[in-house]
Amino acid sequence: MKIYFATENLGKLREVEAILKKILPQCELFSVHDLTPKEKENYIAEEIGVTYAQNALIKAQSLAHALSMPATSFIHPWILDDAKTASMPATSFIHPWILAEDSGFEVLSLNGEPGVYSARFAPNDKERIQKVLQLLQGKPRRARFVACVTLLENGKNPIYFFGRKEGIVAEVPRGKDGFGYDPIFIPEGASKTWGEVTKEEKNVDSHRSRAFRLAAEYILSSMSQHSL
Ligand code: ITT
Repeated sequence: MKIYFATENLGKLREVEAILKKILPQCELFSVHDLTPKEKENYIAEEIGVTYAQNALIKAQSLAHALSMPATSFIHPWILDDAKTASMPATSFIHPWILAEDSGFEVLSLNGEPGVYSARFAPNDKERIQKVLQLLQGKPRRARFVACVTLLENGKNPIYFFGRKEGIVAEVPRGKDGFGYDPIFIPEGASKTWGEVTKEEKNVDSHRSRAFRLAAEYILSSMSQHSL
């Protein structure tokens, strides 16, 4: 089963691959990095939405477009051949799934900033972290990560899955693992930042793993219904 993940962020891609493989071990995961140069030209995921859901849908639909899967006209060849569909396992004629995710880091005392603008809060991870720490001086440090995953089947009918993880902002960045704001996020009940733990430890219960597990379970149950 093919799953396309509309991301250019290699940190996310690695995390999501590990999460999906646990629930869907047979899946083959492709990302924007696997597109041909021509397909890549058509992946114009401009994140102009004001919510996570809007941006996730923009990425998913842009990938569907890049893969030439316009929602209304895409017809899979197996569907046209009765003899073949009858003898093919159901999974072979189901269209590829498209997943996209928009996520953000929300600091309570900054009115939820950087939130949906997390990736664009400053030019790079280091400056983004410094900006948060500077704005937070003398303020309460409660924060959370939010992930919104959109799933398209056959390039249409978006379904959304959310995951959240609460925690606090560390006084200084710690650790070299992870990406983005990981070095300043200490999840509730923990003492280490996400920059100090492995991807596997983070994946046990992150905003992203919560949302992607829901999406993977949905795909799994949908596949088993198709094969009934
Ligand atoms: P794609 O759009 O290509 O998936 P992106 O990095 O632009 O990659 P988003 O638009 O969803 O992704 O931006 C989310 C930003 O929020 C991300 O770049 C990080 O700065 C931050 N972020 C989200 N999840 C995070 C996590 O698990 N750890 C650290 N930072 C995270």
